[in-house]
Amino acid sequence: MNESIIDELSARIKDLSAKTEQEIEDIRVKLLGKKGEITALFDEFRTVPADQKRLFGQRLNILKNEAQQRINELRETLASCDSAASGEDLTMPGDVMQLGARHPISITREEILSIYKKFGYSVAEGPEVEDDWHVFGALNFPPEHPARDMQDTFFINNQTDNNILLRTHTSSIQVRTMEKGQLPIRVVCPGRVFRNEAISARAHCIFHQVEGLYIDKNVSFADLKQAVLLFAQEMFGADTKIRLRPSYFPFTEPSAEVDVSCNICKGKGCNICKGTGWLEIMGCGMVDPNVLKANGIDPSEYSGFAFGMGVERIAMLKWQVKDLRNYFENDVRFLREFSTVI
Ligand code: 2NL
Repeated sequence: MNESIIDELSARIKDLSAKTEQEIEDIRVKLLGKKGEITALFDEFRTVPADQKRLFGQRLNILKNEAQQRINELRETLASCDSAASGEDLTMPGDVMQLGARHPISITREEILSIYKKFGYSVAEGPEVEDDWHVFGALNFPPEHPARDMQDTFFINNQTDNNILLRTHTSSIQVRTMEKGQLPIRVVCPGRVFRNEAISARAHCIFHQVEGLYIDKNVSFADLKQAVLLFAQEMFGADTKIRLRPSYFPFTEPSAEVDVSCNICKGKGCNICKGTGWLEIMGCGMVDPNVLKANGIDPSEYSGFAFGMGVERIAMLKWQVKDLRNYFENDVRFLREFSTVI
């Protein structure tokens, strides 16, 4: 044995490189395996003269450690650069994460609610599956009203005495609020409603409403008009005008349909407002005394107003969505258009 063999092996160990696990394993076997070069030197050590044993013993141990350390280094390098070893370019920018967007219906619903919260209303929700009393009975619908017909309302089953149904408006939530007997009431009620209708660009059997109810002493139609005006200006801009057209609902008297001045053409007339300069946004009215009575409120002491709007319709006006079906199809090309809206 001579020192130059050890020096030469030590230099080779420092220069070792490997691209795969298998190459590292081959190196280990070649150096430290049963028939490896370093193992062979240890075997040869037995023949070294006694006066040189100390020197060669130390050198061989150092050499063995160097080999083991280099093999460990190669393993670590391979593990951390696995992708580099497989030819990937680590300087490439990462994949862009696809973020979702809020649905236009929920953006609109939240905007409507936040306006009314600012006005001091609280928000209430209620069940989608309701009984006849909360949807019709307590709201002054006569027994033969067409809305009570199977043609218009989804009943939970078809038995003749069945009175469990999917709510056709969120007024049922306001009925539940009145039932609690706490006055005054200032509440807005959002939710899904269900009507047995053929699906088209302008109608869907499921849609979203926000209804509101205000009951106190001395509430007048002038209060209703002012509340509607303030809402319209918050929602569609400070220069928005409103107009009220007489209408009919079983639960309000008098009743009105509310139009806002078209925010696209500023009232001049365009294809969105069909040349009229006005867009219908909600229905409203003074709560019918029969409704107050049915819910245990004395109409000689209290009066109130109520309103209801379709969230799909408000969102259509805000973003000029032409076809209601877009809201329900979940086509990402439609939904992504709202990713820049908060
Ligand atoms: C519309 C019209 C309206 C109401 C909803 C209501 C609720 C109670 C009492 C009286 Cl508890 N009225 N709600 C009143 C007038 C109109 O909605 O066109 N909705 C989309």
